Amino acid sequence: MGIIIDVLITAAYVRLRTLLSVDRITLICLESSFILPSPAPLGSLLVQFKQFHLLSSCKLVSLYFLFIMDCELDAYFDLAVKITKTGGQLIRDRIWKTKSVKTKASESDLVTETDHEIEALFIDDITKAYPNHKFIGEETTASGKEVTLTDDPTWIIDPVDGTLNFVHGYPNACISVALVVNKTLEIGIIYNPVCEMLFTARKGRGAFLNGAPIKVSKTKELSRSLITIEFGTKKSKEESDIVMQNINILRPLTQGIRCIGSAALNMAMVALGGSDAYFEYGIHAWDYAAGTLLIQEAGGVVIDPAGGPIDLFSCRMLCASTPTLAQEISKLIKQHYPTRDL
Ligand code: LIP
Repeated sequence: MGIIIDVLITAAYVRLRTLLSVDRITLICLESSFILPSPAPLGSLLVQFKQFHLLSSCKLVSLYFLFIMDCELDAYFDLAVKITKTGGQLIRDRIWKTKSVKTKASESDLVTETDHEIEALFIDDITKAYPNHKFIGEETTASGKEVTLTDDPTWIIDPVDGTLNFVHGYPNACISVALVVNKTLEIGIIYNPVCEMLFTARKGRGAFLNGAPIKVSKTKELSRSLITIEFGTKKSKEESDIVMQNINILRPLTQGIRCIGSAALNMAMVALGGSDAYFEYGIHAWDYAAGTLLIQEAGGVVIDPAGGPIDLFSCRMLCASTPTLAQEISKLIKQHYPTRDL
């Protein structure tokens, strides 16, 4: 009986969601005045939802929280897109100008003042609006901040993905930002401002390029696929050998292999149907969190390269247009297990 009520409530919710765009605020006010004495503060409700949903015997209260969550996520998304565009302007203005460049873990692992500036932009503006939100940023992590993930809304940010490209003026550089709430990916944004390509995804609402829906390709056969691979920023013999061995394994079996120098853009290409698969070892959550949601929402698959479920902190990722292709590649490639981030 409980399940039937849940199904009915969910169906009603999905139906009502279409009304939300017409008069969302009125519906929420109505809900809140019937169920709660006064509309609760929006910011705190999202993190409390899980608890309320489990405890509450009144499904209407759950429904109320779903409405609120939706509105909250809309506001987070709008703010993130706004900051992404502001940051994108910096990349566009500076890509062919001289930069101040520092190295991190290797001669290929670079950071510029633009990486720092854009990451600070996200952290400052989001904190001002939502003080309880947390961050996992590439550059703050590189400066020693520990990676931790709680149930709180957490933004996973790569301020410039493809920094080496950006430094050289090779226009495959982007901002990649994702939002995780209750350890679930809710928002994914990848923006290449030089090519003016803004990829966006919201959980359950599809994937888009500059506002138009996108879908992965239907490719199932390796022999018909275009695959991307990255060399990564680590240059140890072991890591270099794995990359070369996997290129040698896949090259004869596919139509072609590309390397574009940005993990997030590789994933955006799979979501767009421009390529069919991509995998990499040694990447981090900020490289693949946004791309994971984008591909899932575009109908594709993102898994651990050994075939299991994706883990945002294992530093390993394989994505493909179809499960068949993903599993075939997974069985063929040499595996490598870098140190986890968490
Ligand atoms: C880099 C990626 C690159 C990948 C590296 C690294 P960064 O990110 O974009 O494609 O191979 O592993 O993650 O350092 O430019 O943000």
